[in-house]
Amino acid sequence: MKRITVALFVLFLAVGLAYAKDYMVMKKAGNYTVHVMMDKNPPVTGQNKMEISIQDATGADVTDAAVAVDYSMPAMPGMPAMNYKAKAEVKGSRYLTNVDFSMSGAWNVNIKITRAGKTQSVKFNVDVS
Ligand SMILES: [Cu+2]
Repeated sequence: MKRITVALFVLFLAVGLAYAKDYMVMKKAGNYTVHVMMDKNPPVTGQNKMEISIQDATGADVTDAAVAVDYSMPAMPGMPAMNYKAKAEVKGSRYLTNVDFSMSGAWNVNIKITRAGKTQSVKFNVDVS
């Protein structure tokens, strides 16, 4: 009996830790490796903090890019398409911004990285709770 209780407790702890982890997406954009983190996992309706880090082909942090986040939800019954933009500001080796999801459901996120006149994109979907 005691052993089962301990096992359950350990399981709960493991599940709790898994859920407590930040939301993270890693993708390639041209020669860049891009990590995107959000402070809520799953992301929530309303404000979410987003952190973006970009590494070049040598693994060095890229801090001189212009980074913009477009996020949108396609039209659905009773709701026109929604499109928002956020500009990310560089702080240290990361780009920070807030994204404000106005409703729950599937959102498309497009991160645009412009450097030396060239733009690369990272696209992914987020399930907002
Ligand atoms: Cu909607």
